[in-house]
Amino acid sequence: MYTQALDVPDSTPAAPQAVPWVAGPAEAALQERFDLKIDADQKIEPQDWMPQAYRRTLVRQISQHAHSEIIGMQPEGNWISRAPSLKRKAILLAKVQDEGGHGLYLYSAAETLGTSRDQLLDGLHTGKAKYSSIFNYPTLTWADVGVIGWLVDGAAIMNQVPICRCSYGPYARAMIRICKEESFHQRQGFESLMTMMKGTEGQRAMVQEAVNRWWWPVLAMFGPPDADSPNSAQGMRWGIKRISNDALRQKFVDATVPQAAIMGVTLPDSELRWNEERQQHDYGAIDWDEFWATVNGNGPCNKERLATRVKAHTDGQWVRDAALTYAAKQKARALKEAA
Ligand code: BYC
Repeated sequence: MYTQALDVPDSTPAAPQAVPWVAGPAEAALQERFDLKIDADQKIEPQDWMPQAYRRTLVRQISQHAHSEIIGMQPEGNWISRAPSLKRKAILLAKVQDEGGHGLYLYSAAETLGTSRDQLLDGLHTGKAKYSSIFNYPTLTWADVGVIGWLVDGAAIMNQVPICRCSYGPYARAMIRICKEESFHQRQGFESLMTMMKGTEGQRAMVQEAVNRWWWPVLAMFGPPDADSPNSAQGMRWGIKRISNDALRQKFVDATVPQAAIMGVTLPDSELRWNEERQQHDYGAIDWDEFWATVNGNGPCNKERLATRVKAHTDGQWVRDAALTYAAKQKARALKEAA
């Protein structure tokens, strides 16, 4: 049983792997069947045999993705009580709730690979597991909320639409719904910023200042350059990753430049220009030292984000305990009635 239900104790051991590890000659045949499926672009399902490294890679990526979704609730959640109108508050509440839902689908997808929810959360809470660098930046003004929708969710969609075609069935299927919701998030961010750009001089300045702070971290969000991306080649071979980090980053820049022009904001890059020959935009150098410092726990808000998450988990213990007690009582009552 997967451990997403509230009435499953925290101490539930890792679910057994659907198909045990097989060593020796039988393994070669299984590996061959797996490779043929990948080559034929067929889906791998939880009950199918898969190489351990494929399983490990998926658990790593899907759990990091899930962690990003739930940590990503914090920078925006920070503004729910300060949203400028009832309409904006309702939209923001729904969006933050959606991110929590994305985390749940993704944890469930990771659990189909035989890793328990407890193990996944433990990796996050002890700082062993990664989550997206972008959520370690602060949300200083209301415009940041719009910019997260427009640029962060925009980058997320660019990265995540290809994952709808990932070779692992549960991950691919979870991504379909997530991408639909992310599209709404991106549109609401753009609309919120457009409204501010039609407002006062102060509102326009607030949007521009937020765009200046978020642009470069958003570009870094796609991951290191292809030449420095240790997981890319194997991820592509397995059909987990369909488009490389640099190619997605380029697509994002090309899609965003015209949107910025419509909005009337300047993207903070003096080297950003159309390259006629490449039929793509050139852009300036990303600060990879800042990216790695952030990924490795030393970004502006890493410690705060993790501490908030651990506190929420600890504070929620009574809810899990109450759910377990209630489930046990119901079970006992059902047994008594059946007797
Ligand atoms: N931040 O070899 P690479 C969202 C790590 S949720 C931190 O290229 P790979 C949203 C990478 O993990 C956004 N770490 O790796 C939510 C690897 O380290 P490990 C999250 C990063 O896996 C709420 C190392 O760098 N999206 O959008 O081939 C509200 C080398 O990288 C980052 C996903 O998780 C980063 N930015 O490619 C709003 C999508 N980039 O694990 C919005 C799913 C790289 O070897 N994930 N690293 O120790 C992916 O598509 C891929 O895992 C990545 C990295 C493109 C992120």
